[in-house]
Formats: sequence, C-alpha cells, structure tokens
Amino acid sequence: MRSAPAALDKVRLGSSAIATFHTRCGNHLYVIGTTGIGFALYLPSDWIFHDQNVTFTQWARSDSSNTPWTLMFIQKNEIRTGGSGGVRRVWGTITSGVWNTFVVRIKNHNTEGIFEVWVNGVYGGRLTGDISPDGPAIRWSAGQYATYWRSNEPTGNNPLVTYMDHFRIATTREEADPNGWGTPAGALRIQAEVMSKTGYETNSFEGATCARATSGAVGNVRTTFARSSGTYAVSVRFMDENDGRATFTLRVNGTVVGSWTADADDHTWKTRTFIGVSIASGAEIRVEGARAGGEHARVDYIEVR
Ligand SMILES: [Ca+2]
Ligand SMILES: [Ca+2]
Ligand SMILES: [Ca+2]
Repeated sequence: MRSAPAALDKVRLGSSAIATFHTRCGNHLYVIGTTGIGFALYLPSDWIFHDQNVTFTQWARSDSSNTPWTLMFIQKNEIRTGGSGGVRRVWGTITSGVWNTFVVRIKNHNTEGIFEVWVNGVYGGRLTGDISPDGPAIRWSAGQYATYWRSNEPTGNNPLVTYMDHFRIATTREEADPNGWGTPAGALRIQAEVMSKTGYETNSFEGATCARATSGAVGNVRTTFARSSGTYAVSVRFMDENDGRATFTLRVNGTVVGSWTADADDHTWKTRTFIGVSIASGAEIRVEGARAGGEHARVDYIEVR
C-alpha cells in the first residue's frame, strides 16, 4: 500500500520577498527579482531509481511559453538540470522515503547570470554566464513533465508518484530553505535522515522521520557545514526512550563538542544545545550513537544558528 507522506507545511511567500507572483494554469508561479526558490521533494520509499530522467520542476521566461527552459530532474539517484536553456549539471543526490529539500538561486542575465543549487542543505555548486531563462520574470512550473517519455517507454514504478511541498520565493537562501521553516530566522536545520550515515538507518518514530542506530556498535550521522566559518549554537534533537540509555556525542571535524546520555527515560523527543561552537566552512558535523538496550539512539535533526 502506498500512503502519502505528511505535508510539511502550507505554501507561503517568504516575509522578506520582493517577488511578486500569481498562479496560472494551476501550477505556474511567476517570479520577479527573486534570489531564492525553495521547495521539497518526496519520493515514495519503493521508488525505483533508474537512468531515465524524471522531470519534476522547471523554469522559463515569463513572457513566452517558448524555450529556453531549464528542467530539473531525477536520474539515477542524482538531481540534474538540463533542457534547452543549457543549464546542465549534476547538483547532488537524494534518497527515497524522506523529504529532500532544495534551494535554487536564479539570476537571469545574458552574460552575468547565476544558477546555483543546494540539495538537503549541501551546496551543489554554481553555473555563471549566459543563464537562461531570460525575460522580465521567471515562470516556475512544478510537477512531472514528459521529456524522455516522448520517445521512450517509461520505466520505474507504475504509477510514478512524486510529492512536492514547501514552495517558497524569498530574497535570501536561508528564508527560501525548507529546512528553516519553523526554525529561528537564519537557523540552519539539517534532518538526520538525509545525512550521510554509518551504522545508522532512516526510521519513522513518534511523529518524526529520523535516523536510528542499527546495532550496539557506535555509528554516526554526519553532514558538511555549507555556511561561512563562525561561532554558532548547535542543537541536536534526539529521542529519549524508556527502555535504554544511549550515549550521544556531537563532534565538529572530529573534535568532541559534547556528550550526553538519554537517561530521563520519559520517551519524548528532546533537544540538547551547545553554544559557542566554532565551525569552519566545510567542516564535518557528526552525531555519534549506539543502541543501548531497547533504545536506538535516534536523531531527528541538528540545527545550527
Ligand atoms: Ca532513555
Ligand atoms: Ca525502545
Ligand atoms: Ca528528522
């Protein structure tokens, strides 16, 4: 049985956005003068990754439905762009069964254009120069679009189901980033389930998608810090189960920031915060844990602000 994931939040326009937009034909947004476009994508856990492109969102000039278009698509487990606009690149990788978050920055210009992408909070890089679509504003379309299937039989699941949520247009990346929704302004929240894992696996528990330790050996979830170097507060949301006492350790580039044991045993999600943490751009942020009794050392997310 296939069940829809819980929606993350409602569609809303960032409070600082200078963009103006309206909807047309159900799924087109017109975006003027934006710097950040944010959205989230969910693939069902039984998604079959394959080598045909599955376009799920695209951008073009607002004043014409003609080309050029920039298409964003899934191919294998990669997020790529392509299409007649010439914005071609692999931007990152995703997994099924979790919400994957995106921020896309588009600056239209024939010679000084910018197109850059963050996938799950990780910077995927930048293309510059002649960035299409050109025109007075950007038309943003969401939903599956047949490109490969014009001339080929579709492969993968049948039906092929994708979910999108958390659409936002904003003037800063932080505000556009779905990871920041519901978090303090400027905070960066990275979900454990989309981090790299060793000895951990994605799990759903007590209302949260999280990562849990797979054994009594110490494992970890980890991510690369994509913001500028500085001093930050770091919070870890973890589950304190009632049938075990796991110990968690937060490390930045290998150095221990702090360690704690989930020994309240009241079976609730809790947040542990460390302040004054020096983090260099590009540093690895890691949370370690291991199963202890019936407690799986579950981590929901980390938040940096
Ligand atoms: Ca416990
Ligand atoms: Ca348990
Ligand atoms: Ca989570």
